[in-house]
Amino acid sequence: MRNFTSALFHDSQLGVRIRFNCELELEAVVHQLEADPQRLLEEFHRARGLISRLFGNEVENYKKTPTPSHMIHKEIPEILLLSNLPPCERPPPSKPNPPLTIDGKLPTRFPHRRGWHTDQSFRRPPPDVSLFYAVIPSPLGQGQTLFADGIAAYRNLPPNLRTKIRNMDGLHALLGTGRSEQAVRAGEPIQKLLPHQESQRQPLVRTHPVTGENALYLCEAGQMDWHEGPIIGLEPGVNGEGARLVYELMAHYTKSEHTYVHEWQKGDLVIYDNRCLIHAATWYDSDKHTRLMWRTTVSGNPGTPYVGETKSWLPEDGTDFLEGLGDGRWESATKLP
Ligand SMILES: O=C(O)CCC(=O)C(=O)O
Ligand SMILES: [Fe+2]
Repeated sequence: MRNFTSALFHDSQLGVRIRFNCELELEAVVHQLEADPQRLLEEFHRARGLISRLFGNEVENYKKTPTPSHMIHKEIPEILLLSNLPPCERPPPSKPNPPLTIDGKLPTRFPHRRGWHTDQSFRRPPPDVSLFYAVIPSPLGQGQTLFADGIAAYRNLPPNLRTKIRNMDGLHALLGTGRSEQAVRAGEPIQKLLPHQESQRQPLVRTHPVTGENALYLCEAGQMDWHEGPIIGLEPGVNGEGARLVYELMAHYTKSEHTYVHEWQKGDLVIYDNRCLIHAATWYDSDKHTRLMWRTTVSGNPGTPYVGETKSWLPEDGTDFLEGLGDGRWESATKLP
């Protein structure tokens, strides 16, 4: 019984070793755990933050990146809070219209379902992997996360479309910079951006740096720049040729054969690779239910197009990341007609 605790929490990056101030007899350990259960929980949660390190050499510390402080875990700055609970108080995405498909199913396909994105695509280099953990899930049937497979979607494109987009770039925008489809459609004035807030180009087809597979890489709504883009070299604007291509690609990307619906249960951890998929949140009844999710984001292996680049999204001179931007940028992604 001497190693009771390390058997429970292997001393590796997957877990944590907890030391007890007593002779390591099982009864004494159990007694200590019962006397101080909070400590065990805290250590366990800390270990969850550490798991992220397995998936890349840089786990984002949200205190050092453009993230509103009310969305950052108080003790563990690598954890982003997504919740309707304070201090985060993030509203869920709106219900699709109509709320169900004709055959009574959850709508998943664009443009019926909106909000499809890959995380932080306004950054060059963009991140690799996100880890998403359900602390308090909303009830089954609500607050799902939808995923679409970019590798299958690319493979299943009609060959002429695959050839057409092979060397094209999309223009990705930071939320809240007035470049979203919604803002441009509404004719909102185009704000002047600081260099680190500017939209960034990303290949429409990304080659995975580990597997060598090609995947579609684009977003919609708030994460593309619908003023100068969304596709470099094509007619810009919400009614331009670039917009038509995004609509066509997104409708294809999110076909049911490419998508997976994750119904969350407490304690689920979903690890997703932003380099080769997109995802979207669904509505839940936030008046009746609480939902608390934790996210970590890992980067470090974006692939050859980004070799040698410095981080586009960090101001060089210590300027406030969010200067000049409204606070609503995290909420605006899925608010579309
Ligand atoms: O809330 C969700 O289901 C998805 C949230 C999301 O897109 C993210 O954290 O990147
Ligand atoms: Fe996301």
